[in-house]
Amino acid sequence: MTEIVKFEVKNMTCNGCSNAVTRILKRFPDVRDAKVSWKDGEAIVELEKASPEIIEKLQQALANAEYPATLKI
Ligand SMILES: [Cu+2]
Repeated sequence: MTEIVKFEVKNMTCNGCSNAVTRILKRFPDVRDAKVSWKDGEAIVELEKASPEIIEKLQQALANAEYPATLKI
């Protein structure tokens, strides 16, 4: 069973941004899939298991690339 986590992602303005965010997220082995929309400012991430640690790591990696992300409930 995988878990879905949604992030609000800032600073995405084109397909290149969506692709960059997707690439960053998919670098993590825990990430099964990532669907990113720059228009919606959203990333829907499928995780093996949604622990606070992995969520923190994803947010850190995105923030480092100037795409700050916050968790959506
Ligand atoms: Cu862009």
